[in-house]
Amino acid sequence: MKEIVIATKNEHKVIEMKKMLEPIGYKVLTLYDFLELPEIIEDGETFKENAYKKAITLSKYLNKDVIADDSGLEVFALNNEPGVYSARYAGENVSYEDNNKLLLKNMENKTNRKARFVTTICLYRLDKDPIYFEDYLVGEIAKEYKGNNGFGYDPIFIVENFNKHLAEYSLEDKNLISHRGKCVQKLINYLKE
Ligand code: ITT
Repeated sequence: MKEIVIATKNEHKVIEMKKMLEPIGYKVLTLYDFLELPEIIEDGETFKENAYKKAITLSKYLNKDVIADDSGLEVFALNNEPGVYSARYAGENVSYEDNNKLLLKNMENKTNRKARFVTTICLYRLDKDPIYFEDYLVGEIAKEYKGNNGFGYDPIFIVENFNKHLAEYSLEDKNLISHRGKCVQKLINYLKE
């Protein structure tokens, strides 16, 4: 069985990505499977830079093929913020709730509430050039919270054309439409070729 490491400790991502990679014959390892890892500071200015940095650092350290993703939320009325700062929008070591609160506050007077989730994946295989995949989920920032599923900004993100908050989707349904789900699907199509 082919082994691949997904470069994340985010349990939600682990579940989402395993569910898609295992059926096509991959043994999926995560950062929880290794005792020692190099520290990687995600200080890139783009999702692509961060994904590449995570992937190359871990692949060289572990001597394994690695998939690294970087994702975030871009809000048009806020000059595409929080963007690469999505995890720490309200500061270091903050909760999803802290970030959501700050975002709703910053959106108080905005009429254009358009936003999109972005995922960039870097597939870094030993002795091969890195390959990138990117996808989006377009929608709007809500004015109130709804739904108990998912994570991060899901409760305040309304999916375009469906008028439903992302946190109201089951994991399976989210994977079908989400930035990361579609991006992993592109990666899988590539790996299947
Ligand atoms: P790793 O870097 O360990 O993978 P992370 O939680 O930092 O985990 P990202 O850098 O990819 O994940 O994402 C940054 C933030 O963007 C994340 O903390 C969420 O707040 C937000 N985000 C990303 N994907 C999301 C999703 O599907 N739904 C809601 N929020 C999401």
